[in-house]
Amino acid sequence: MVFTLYVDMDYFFAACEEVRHPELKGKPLVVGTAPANERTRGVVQTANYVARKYGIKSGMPNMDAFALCKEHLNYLQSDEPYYEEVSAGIMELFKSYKRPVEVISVDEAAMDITGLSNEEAVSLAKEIKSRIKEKFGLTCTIGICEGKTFAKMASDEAKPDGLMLVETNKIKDFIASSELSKIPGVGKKTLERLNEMRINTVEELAKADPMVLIDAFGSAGKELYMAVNGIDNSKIIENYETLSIGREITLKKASSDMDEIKPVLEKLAEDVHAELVKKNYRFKNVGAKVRYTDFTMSVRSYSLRNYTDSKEQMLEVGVKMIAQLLKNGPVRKVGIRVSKLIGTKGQKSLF
Ligand code: TTP
Ligand code: MG
Ligand code: MG
Repeated sequence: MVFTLYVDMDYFFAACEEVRHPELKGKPLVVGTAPANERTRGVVQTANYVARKYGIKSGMPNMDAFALCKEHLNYLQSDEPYYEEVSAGIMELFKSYKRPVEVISVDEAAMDITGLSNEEAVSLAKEIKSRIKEKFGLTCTIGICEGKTFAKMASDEAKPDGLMLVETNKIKDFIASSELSKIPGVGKKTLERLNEMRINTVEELAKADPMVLIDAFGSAGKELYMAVNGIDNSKIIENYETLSIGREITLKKASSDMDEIKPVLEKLAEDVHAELVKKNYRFKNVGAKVRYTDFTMSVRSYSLRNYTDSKEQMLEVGVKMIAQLLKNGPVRKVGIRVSKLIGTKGQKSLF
C-alpha cells in the first residue's frame, strides 16, 4: 500500500467566497447554482460550517436550505473559474514538494509520501496546512495513512481544519469503527443494495462472501471487500494535465492604467517563463487574473493553437486578457498562469 498524504479543502467554494467577502465569515453561507435573484430555484453546491449546523448539505435544493435556516442565510451564486484559479495555486504548492501528486478533484489531492516516518509525515502535513492558510487564507484537512482510500477516510473523519494519522497497525480498527456509508465507494445506491443483502455494518461487509459482492457490484465489489479488510492497492497516478505555473503580485496602489500595469506583467511573465524553462515544459493555455478593489476576483483563460515556450506569446495573450478585465475598474492584484503543460526535450507528451 502507498503511504499517502490526502488533502481535502474545507467547505471549498464557500471558503473561497469568505476570502473575498470577509464580512460573511462566521455567518451562515450557501454557494449554489442559481443566480442570487432566483436563489430558490437551484441546488446547494456547498455551505460553510455555520450553515451546516442548520442541516444544510451539498446537493439539497436551495429552497430547502432557506427553509432550514430561518435567520438570514447568505447566498452567493457559484463562480467556478475563481475556485479553479484558487485550486490551481493550491495544486502548484503541493506539486512543489517534488513527490508524486494525484489531483483528485478541484479541492482534493493525494501525495505519495513513501519513505517518510509517521513523525515526518505529520510535520509535512502541518507545514502544508500552514502554507495554505498563509498563502490562500483557507483551511484544509489532511489524512495520512497507508492506502489512498484510508487516507481519504482519515481526512473525512478529521474535518474541518484537522489532521489525522492512522498508524498502519490501526487501519483495521479504524475501518471497523467507521460507518458503512463512510467507506469511499459506498454511495446511496450501493448502501441500499447492501442493506437489501442484509449487510448493514462494516463488520458484516468484511465477512461477506466476496463472490456475492462481485456478482452484485462487479470489480467495485472486490475493491469494497478488500477495503473493509484493510487492503487498498490503488496507486497514486500523477496527472500532468492539471499542472500549472503561475505568479501574481499585489500592486502598491490600485490601478486601471495599462501603462502602469504592463511592466508588472512583463516581470510576472518573465518569472513564469524562467520556471517553465527550468522545468523543461511548454504550455498551451494562458490564464490571467485580477483582484478588484472590492476583493472580487476575475479570471480569463485562452488556449493557443500549439504548445510553445514563448515568453512573448505568453505576455501578449496575458496583456490582452488583463486589458479586458481592466475595463471593469481598478485592480489591486494581477496574475498570469500557464497550464496544459507538456515536457520538451524530445518527450512527446507526459501523459
Ligand atoms: P467537497 O470536498 O465534497 O465539500 P466541501 O469542500 O464543500 O466541504 P468539506 O470538504 O469541508 O466537507 O466538495 C468540494 C467542492 O465541490 C464544494 O465546495 C463544492 C463542490 N460540490 C458541488 O458543486 N456539488 C456537490 O454536490 C458537492 C459534494 C461538492
Ligand atoms: Mg472539501
Ligand atoms: Mg473534496
